[in-house]
Amino acid sequence: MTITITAFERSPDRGKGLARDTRVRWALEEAGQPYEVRFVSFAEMKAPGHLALHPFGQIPTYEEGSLSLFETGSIILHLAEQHAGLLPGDRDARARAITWMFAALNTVEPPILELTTAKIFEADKPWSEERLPLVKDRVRACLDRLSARLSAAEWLDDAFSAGDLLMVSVLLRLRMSGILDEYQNLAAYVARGEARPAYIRAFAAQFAVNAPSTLDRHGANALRCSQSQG
Ligand code: GTB
Repeated sequence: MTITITAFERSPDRGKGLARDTRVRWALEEAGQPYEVRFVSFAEMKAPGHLALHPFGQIPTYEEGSLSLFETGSIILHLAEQHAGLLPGDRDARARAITWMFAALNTVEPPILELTTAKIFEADKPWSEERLPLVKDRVRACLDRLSARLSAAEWLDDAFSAGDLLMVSVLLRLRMSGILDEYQNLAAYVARGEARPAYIRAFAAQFAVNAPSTLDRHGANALRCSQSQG
């Protein structure tokens, strides 16, 4: 059955792979599943057709026959349950890998999103300069723990899993801030994720659509970035 996901018609990150369709593309590549992409504009995302698939008017969505899903965590868990390569077979190891998926999305990503919000949307506020160090320290408090747990291991729980896929995807968003490089083992962990052939294919696929040269060909006015970066 054909799998179709949605992605930004023009990603505001110009192909850096930070929009959440990259995580889903990566999971699909790890699972060896071909997929199609339907590109949506910001107007289309808020129109009834897309809202029927995604109640919050966002990307990515996932369609497979009569099934339609939203939320990257749910989409990746669905893929991991249907195909080999993303979750271990052993019951306990599988439950631990799923726990890391939740940890990535519920514990590690929120302070990182807060940092993005502080830097992009609050930079002009009079209190921004005072608040930013507090937000950064909340990210560091979380990474201190994650770094200690990962220690010198290759992946979070023995073999690579969907837990690592989501954790690497979440940590990637920190690169520009410089905070990731404060943690040698986490920076190396992210680099290991990015070096996986499945990630390279996923990144290349979104880059082909969103790279500045591609945008130039289509007219670069789509780069206006007033929308949510969440
Ligand atoms: N919890 C949902 C999930 O995990 O699927 C969140 C989905 C979400 O935030 N989608 C964003 C979206 O559709 C795109 S990924 N935003 C448009 C809107 O809300 O109107 C977030 C994102 C966007 C842009 C960048 N960037 O340019 O760097 C990075 C990440």
